[in-house]
Parts: sequence; C-alpha cells; structure tokens
Amino acid sequence: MGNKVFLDGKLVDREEAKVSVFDHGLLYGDGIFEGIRVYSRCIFKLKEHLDRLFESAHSIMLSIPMTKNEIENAIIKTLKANRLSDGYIRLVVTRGVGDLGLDPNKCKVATIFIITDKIKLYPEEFYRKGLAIVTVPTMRNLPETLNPSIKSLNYLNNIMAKIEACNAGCIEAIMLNKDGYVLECTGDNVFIVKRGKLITPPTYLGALEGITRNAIIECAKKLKIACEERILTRHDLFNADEIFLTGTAAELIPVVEVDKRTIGDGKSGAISLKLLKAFRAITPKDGVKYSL
Ligand code: PXG
Repeated sequence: MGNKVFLDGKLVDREEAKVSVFDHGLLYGDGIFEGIRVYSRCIFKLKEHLDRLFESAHSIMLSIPMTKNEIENAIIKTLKANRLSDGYIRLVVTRGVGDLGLDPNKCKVATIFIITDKIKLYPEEFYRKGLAIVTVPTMRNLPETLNPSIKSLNYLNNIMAKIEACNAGCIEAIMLNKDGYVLECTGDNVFIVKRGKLITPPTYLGALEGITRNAIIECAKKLKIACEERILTRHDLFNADEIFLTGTAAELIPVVEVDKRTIGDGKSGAISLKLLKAFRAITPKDGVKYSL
C-alpha cells in the first residue's frame, strides 16, 4: 500500500500529491506549517500545534479553509490510511494558487496538505554522547521584520545557518540575534543548566515558542527544577554546566561542545537526561488518541 497524503480535502497517493507552480507557498514562501509527532497512537500536543497554526494564519491574514476539528479529523484519517502508530506529521497551509505577483488577494483559496511518515531520528548514541555544535554568522530574523512566532514557510536564513553548521562539520547551528544574544537553533530551542537552574532565552528576543520547549518547562516544574527566561550570550553557553536542545523532531538532545569549547564535563548532563526521561514519559499520553 502506497503512502497517502491529504491534499485539499482528499486522500491521494504520494505520487499524485502535487501543488501548482502558481501556488504562492512555492513562489513566495507565503504559507505556514506545523511539524507534529505521533507516539503510540497519540498525537502529541495536537491542540497546542493547531492553536499555533491558527495564530500564525491570523497574523498573516490567511484564511484556513477548514476548522481545527476538521483538521484533527483529517490528520487522524491520514494516519489511519497509512496505518501509522508512531511517526511525524507535516501540516502545511499555503496562500494557494495565484498569479505572478505578490498580491495574496489573487489567491482565492488556501492550499492545505498533511503528510504523515515514519520519522528518522538522530541516532540514539547522540542522546547519550551529546552533540558538538557551532554558533554561525547568519542571524535569526529580526522580530520586527518577520515575527518568529509565525511558523512560516520562509526558512531561508535558517537553511543558511544549517549550511554554515555543515561547513563546520556540525549538524546544528546556534543562531544569535543582531545584538549577539543567543536565540535558538535552526529547528530547535536551546536551554542551559547553570548551578542546577534551567535558563532559556525569552521568545520576545526572536525565538520560536516551541511546543517541546513549553513541555520541558512543565516537566521541570514537576521535578522542582527552577527555570527562568533570560538573555544569554555565547559566554554563558561556553560556561554552562549543561546545554540541551528541544524540538519536535529532536525531543531533547544534549550538547557537549560549542565552538570547540567543552561544556561541563563533556558528557550528557544529569539534569538533561532526567528531563529527557520525564519528557518521554508524557509523549504517549499528552495529546489526541486514535485507533487504527
Ligand atoms: N525553533 C525553530 C526555528 C523551529 O522551526 C523549533 C524551534 C522547535 O519547536 P517545536 O514546537 O517543534 O518544539 C522549531 C520547530 C525539521 C523540523 O524538519 C523543524 C521544526 C519543525 C518541524 C520539522 O527540522 N522546527
């Protein structure tokens, strides 16, 4: 059985899942998306992802031609068609088909599609050993230009940052803002641990309010680990006791080296691993359940 994709109201075969070359999602990156995980037939934090999608849409004045409930049903239908219990969902809404001009009013109806697939994770040894990462020259968007709370299809500067990380032999990049403050990675938020306390950059500086980030903050509260949002510099990273990244694909992944500086004792930290365990305990429970 081939992989089925939900496209504009219908389930179609993967090979037939095509959008027009006149779609403004392709021509201008005019659209928004969500990446969502499924664990043991539980769509993790689906409500939070749908809320963020609709907030992104509201902000860019994009009218989504389905309700949250209809999208939820479409996601479940797609997962069932592909008989997936665990995997990854990519939900995308674009401005739709228009003409060769920027005017979004020429796009009569938004394009909406849902891809579900198995997920390729970082190898398990990275979770045990931790990552070596670098800070890169390409900055995150200024919040005054494209607000990072909008999860838009414009990822070019994050892609440039990813290229810079790859050129340095690393798989992730720390992106800074125009003042040199730490923001986040190309598709993950960042936390440090200093003297037993968790610290993460405030989102108003220009980082995405990640759903995994919020879930980790909840786990920390339950474990009575203090957590604060504070501006961080590269110096704070280099001298952290522990660092980890959080995101839908990565979950929580420890970092043991930044710009060739060893972090802490160079091993995955105890608090990072404790939080990863607590996070993995909630993933098959905290969301919308379905049966196959
Ligand atoms: N920052 C940015 C810039 C992101 O794009 C996150 C943080 C983490 O947010 P969540 O809500 O996932 O905890 C993201 C999310 C990918 C991929 O293929 C990346 C994201 C989402 C889906 C897929 O690398 N980024």
